[in-house]
Amino acid sequence: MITSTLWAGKTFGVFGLARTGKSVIAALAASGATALAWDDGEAARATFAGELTDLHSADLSKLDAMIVSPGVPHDAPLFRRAVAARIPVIGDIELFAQARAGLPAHKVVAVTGTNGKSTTAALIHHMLVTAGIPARLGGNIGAPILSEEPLAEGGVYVLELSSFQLDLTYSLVSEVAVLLNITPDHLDRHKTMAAYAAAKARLFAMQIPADFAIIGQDDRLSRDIGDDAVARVIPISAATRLGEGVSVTGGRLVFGGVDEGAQADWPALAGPHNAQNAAAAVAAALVLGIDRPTIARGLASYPGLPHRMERIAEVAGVAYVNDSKATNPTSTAPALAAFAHVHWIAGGLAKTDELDACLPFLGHVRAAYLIGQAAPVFADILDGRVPVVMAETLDRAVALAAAAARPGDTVLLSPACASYDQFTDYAARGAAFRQLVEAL
Ligand code: UMA
Ligand code: ADP
Repeated sequence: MITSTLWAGKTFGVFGLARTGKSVIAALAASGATALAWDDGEAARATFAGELTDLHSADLSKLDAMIVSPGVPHDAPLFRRAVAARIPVIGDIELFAQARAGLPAHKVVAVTGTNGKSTTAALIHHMLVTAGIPARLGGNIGAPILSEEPLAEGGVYVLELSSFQLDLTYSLVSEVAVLLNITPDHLDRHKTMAAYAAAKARLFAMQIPADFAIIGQDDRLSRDIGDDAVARVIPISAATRLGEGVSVTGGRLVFGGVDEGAQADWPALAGPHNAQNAAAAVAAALVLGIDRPTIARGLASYPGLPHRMERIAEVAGVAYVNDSKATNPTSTAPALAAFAHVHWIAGGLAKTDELDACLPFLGHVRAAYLIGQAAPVFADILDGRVPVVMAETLDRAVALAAAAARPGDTVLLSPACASYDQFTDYAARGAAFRQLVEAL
C-alpha cells in the first residue's frame, strides 16, 4: 500500500466507497490520518466494513480535503457542498501525486485518451516487465494505485487515467504522459467536447519541459493538446509515416523514419486501433530507455486483456469474440472492421445517439442483434442497411446469433454502449457473454 507522512494527523472526507474509496481509506488509515467515510448508495453503505459519517450534515470546513471517487458527478449535492466549503476536492490520483515525494526515486507514465488506454498502459507495463524494470500498473484499469505496493528505486508506475480522474488531479507531474485520441464519450458528464478535451489537457499542463508528451496525431483535439504541451512532444500515429515520431503504417512499425518490424508478429495487437496503441507504447518504452530488441519481444509476447476483442471460443466453426469494453461507437468500429462476417450484438446505455464511426464497416455485418435501452435508436439508424433483430437481452441475442451464424462467421459482442442499464459494468457483461457462449 502507498502511504504518506504528509497525511498524518489530518482529517479527510471520503465520498464514494467503491474500489477507489476503500483504497483511499486504507491508505489514509495506514498513514495516521482520519477518514470520514460516506456513500449515497445504500448498497455501498451496507457492504462497507468501517464507520460511516453522514457528510451531508457534517461541518466540511474542518476537513483538510474531500477525496471524491471518479464516478461521482460534479453536480452531486455533497460535491457542491465541498466546493462551497472551500476545501480541496481531489481524487486518489492526487493523493498518489502527493505521496510521490516520500517514495524511492521512480518515474510515472500516465496514459489517457478516449479509447485504447487500458491496452496501451498494460502494454507499456508488459514491456517494462520484459525489460526487467520493476513496474506497477494501476488507475482506471480497475486497480486503485494506492493499493499497490511501493516500488524500489528505479521503478515505474504506469497509470491509466480517465477524464474523471484527471478532473480531480492537480499536481501529478508525469515523466511520460500519453494521449491516444479524443472522440465523443462521457458527454453526459462533461457536456461539451471542449470540456472533455480540457480534462485530458490537464495531464499535459501539469508536466515540466524535461518530461515527454506522446501525442496521437489522428484527431484534431489531440493534436491541439500537443501544440500546447510544455513537455517534449513525440508524435505517434496509426496511419501516417512520421519523420521523428513512431507510427505503424501499412502494418509496419516505423521509428523516426526507419522501418523496424511488422504488426503481423504481435498476435494480441491486431487491427488499426492497436497500431496506434503499439506506436504509443513503443514511444514510451524508448523514452524509458528500453532497447529495441526488448521492445520487439514485448510486442510479440503481449498477452492482451480480457473483454477487448477477446476470442473466447469457436463453436461449430463460428468464432465468439468478447469486446464488451467497446462502450462507444469509435471503439466498436475497429472490431467490426476486423472480421469479415459479423453477427453483431450491440446496445446498452448509449453515450451518443449515433453510430457514425461504425457505418463504414456495416458491409461486414450479417445481422445486428440489439439489446438494452439503445435498441430502438440503433434500430432506426441500422434499418435498411443491415438486418436488425430486436433481441432485448444478451441471452436472447447470443441464442439468436448462434442459431443464424454459419461456419466462418463471427459472433461479436461489441456494444458501442455502456452496460449500466442491464449489468453492473462492462466486465460483468463480458463475463455473462462468456458463460452464455460456454453453455452453447
Ligand atoms: N456515489 C455517491 N454519490 C453519487 C454518485 C456516486 O455516493 O452522487 C457513490 C456510488 O454509490 C459508488 C461510488 O460513489 O459507491 C462510485 O464510485 P466509482 O464509480 O468511482 O467506483 P470505483 O469502483 O471507485 O471505480 C472507479 C472508476 N469508476 C468510474 O470512473 C465510473 C473505475 O473506472 C476505476 O477502475 C476505479 O475507480 C479504480 O481507479 C471504471 C470506468 O467505468 C472502469 N471508468 C470510465 C471508463 O473507463 O470509461 C471512466
Ligand atoms: P480504454 O481503456 O480506453 O477503454 P481499451 O484498451 O480497454 O481502452 O480498449 C477498449 C476498446 O476500444 C477495445 O475493445 C477496442 O475495440 C477499442 N480500442 C482500443 N484501442 C483503440 C484505439 N487506439 N482507437 C480506437 N479504438 C480503440
